[in-house]
Amino acid sequence: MDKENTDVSSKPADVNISNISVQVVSAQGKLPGRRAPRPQKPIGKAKPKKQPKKKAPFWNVQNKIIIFTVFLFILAVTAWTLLWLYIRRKGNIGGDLAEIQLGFRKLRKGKEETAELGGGVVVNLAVNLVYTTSAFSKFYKQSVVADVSSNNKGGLLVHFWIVFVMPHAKGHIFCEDCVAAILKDSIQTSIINRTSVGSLQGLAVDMDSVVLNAGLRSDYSSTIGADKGCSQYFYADHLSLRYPLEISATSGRLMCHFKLVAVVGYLIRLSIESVQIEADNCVTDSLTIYDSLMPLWSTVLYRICEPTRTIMSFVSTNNLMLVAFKSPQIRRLSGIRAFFEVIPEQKCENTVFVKEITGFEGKISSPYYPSYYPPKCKCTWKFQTSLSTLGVALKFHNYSITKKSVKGCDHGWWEINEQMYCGSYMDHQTIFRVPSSLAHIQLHCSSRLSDKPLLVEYGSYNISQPCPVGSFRCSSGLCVPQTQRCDGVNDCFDESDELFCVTLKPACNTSSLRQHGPLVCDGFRDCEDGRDEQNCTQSIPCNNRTFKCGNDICFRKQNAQCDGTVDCPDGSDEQGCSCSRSLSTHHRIIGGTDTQEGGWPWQVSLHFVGSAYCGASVISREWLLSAAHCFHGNRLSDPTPWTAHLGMYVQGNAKFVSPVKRIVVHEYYNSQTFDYDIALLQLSTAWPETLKQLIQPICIPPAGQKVRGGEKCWVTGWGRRHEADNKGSPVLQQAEVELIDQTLCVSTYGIITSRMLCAGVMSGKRDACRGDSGGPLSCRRKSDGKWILTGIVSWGHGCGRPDFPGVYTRVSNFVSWIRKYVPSLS
Ligand code: 4AZ
Repeated sequence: MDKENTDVSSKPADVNISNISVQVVSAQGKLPGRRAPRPQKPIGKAKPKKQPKKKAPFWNVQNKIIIFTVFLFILAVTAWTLLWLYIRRKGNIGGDLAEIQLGFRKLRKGKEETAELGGGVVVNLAVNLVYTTSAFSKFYKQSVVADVSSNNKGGLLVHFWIVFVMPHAKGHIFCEDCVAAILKDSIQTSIINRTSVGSLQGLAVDMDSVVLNAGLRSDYSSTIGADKGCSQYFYADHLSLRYPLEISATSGRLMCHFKLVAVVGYLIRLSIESVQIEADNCVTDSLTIYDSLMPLWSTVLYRICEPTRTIMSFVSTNNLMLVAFKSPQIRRLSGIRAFFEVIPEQKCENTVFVKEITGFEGKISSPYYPSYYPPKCKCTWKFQTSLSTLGVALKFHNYSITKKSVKGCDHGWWEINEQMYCGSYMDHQTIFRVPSSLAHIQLHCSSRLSDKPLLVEYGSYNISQPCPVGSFRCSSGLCVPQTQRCDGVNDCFDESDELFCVTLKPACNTSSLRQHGPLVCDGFRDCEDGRDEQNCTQSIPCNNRTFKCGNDICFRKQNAQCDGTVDCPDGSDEQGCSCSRSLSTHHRIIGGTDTQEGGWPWQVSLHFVGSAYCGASVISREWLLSAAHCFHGNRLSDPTPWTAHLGMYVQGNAKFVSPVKRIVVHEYYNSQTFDYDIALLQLSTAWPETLKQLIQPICIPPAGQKVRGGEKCWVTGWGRRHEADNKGSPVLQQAEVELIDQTLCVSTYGIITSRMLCAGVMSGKRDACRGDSGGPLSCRRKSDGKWILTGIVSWGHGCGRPDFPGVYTRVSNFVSWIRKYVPSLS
């Protein structure tokens, strides 16, 4: 809050608003169309009546000092939003008219309590003048001040809606960028001053703060108070208080906007305890946290699209936050339980002296840890070890950093001694070593939204010997004892300790089950811990009195499968009992590329805005499994434009088509490396039982199932038949490929994580290609004839190139993740 006085300008417009004091909120009800804040019970406290007056320099030509600063917030609208608005208009608004609402906000200094009212009115007049004399004058309806507040930069923020009424039947092209350009063009900037301060009808405007987004009619109604929903206004100035924020309903609808304003100079931390909503990727239900008082998409801090009971907290970058809760058709319980606090801004700069001992001795974290860190942060740490022989070791928790490529970073970029790295989340620890006694480290928050909190342990290490004698250095940087290498246990968390191993036959660690059996790969589990059957390179058939478990162990019971009792240690005998056990394989095994109709009944074609884009596999009546990279990006992650085509042979002739209700992309998906390239899709309509001859789910492999190099599997899809083709195949194609030993694949590609597996033929003749992504790599289990979804088409170096096999997502690593969303599979 700026408490400085300003002098009166000679310009009439300035005179009108010169006596402005910076009140966080006041007189809402008096502004046109503006909603009066509801009185709050225990939350916050009454807005301060008067602010102490201080003198401030005023704008005049002579001293060129800015008298007041005005931030105009105008939101640019993407083509997609535009398209969406038009679709929505057609659906929701009868007759010829439709509305687009745009918001802007404005900041300025002043001295009197009437400031915001005055500022709002003057801005209103200025905006009116701009648009009534513009090319859009015939569509322009009005500008409506939604809020006026002070911000931490010491100015006054005026939040606006600019309402346009469009006759959509005439097919007018309404260009949001043009709306923004009109306003920006009307703000005069001083070339002499070379500052970002411009002038609009005599108002000083901070050009850097001009943002414009398209808004929704529902947001417009709720934020200006036209919709008598559950919107509330909270002012908080007690640093040690927790202000509760709770709302719930079991029927009807909830469309709430909670405007949170903290005392100037402080930030807001919102902690979410639980959210009850319908999970559909925020298409209907959502909780959106904005870094402003207006629902501007460019200021979104975070969106929650599914119910959660995990505590998470988010921090604003200024003293304002808007929490929008939407649940328009409540069927069960909908609501949120949360609280917010006023917190001081944190500095994120540290110099750390690392002691002589080698090991980890302290922790650093992302700003506002354990809250999600805000999108506009920058942290600096300077590390210094006590000896030139000691480097700085950083142990990242559930995170790793890799050299930055030409692409941008999705989850923070790091500058370490002038080298750039991208960060990504994962499910295990990694160690990064800086081979220097001095490490200058900067974290730049590169995510568009707030990102998960980061915790990093630091310490020193011996530069000439990063891992102690007798230990093995994992790809993740961790050190594990040499004795744990090639023991069949994933000690490194990234399985790098299990690569490049010759088949060892260790003695049983625990007791032996067979009294006199040799401890070799013979298909029999001799050791209680099963280590005698790990790392076998040949598939051993079980005999007719035994059953082969998922990890290729023969269990001594012929009818172990689907008998209601878990016999195999990995539970594989009771898994996938309702998935495809198609035994008619002749039409798949024979060569050629065209499949037979109905040959791959789990194969799905995913269409984006009507065109085939990716593949997927049916795993239940309403769930499909596909690749995360198919849904990467704003437009692709929205389920609305996607349809799933099931029981299809020739493109476009599906037996069943359903819109996609929900897309669940793996939280650790890394768009740089394609690690965790897996996504679940929920159909809007489950496929009917009557189509079960043509549509069948494929079985999910047992968790952690090991596969063998040389095993034959099939890849299918409507993707391109040659790398140089520019369109996919009209008929579903199949190709038989061999699973490739992980060690060999790592030596070909380098970065093959334990979430990936390779398949192809070394000649390169058979492979997947563009358009096949997300589709199945299906392997038939010999023991029971069931088809197992061993892989998901993910990436590769070109298509069908010799020595470059296709890379697939290793589904057996995601069984518990899949079951979390599809419990019916268990
Ligand atoms: C793709 O672009 C793609 N050869 C899929 C698979 C492979 C290469 C590219 C593997 O969707």
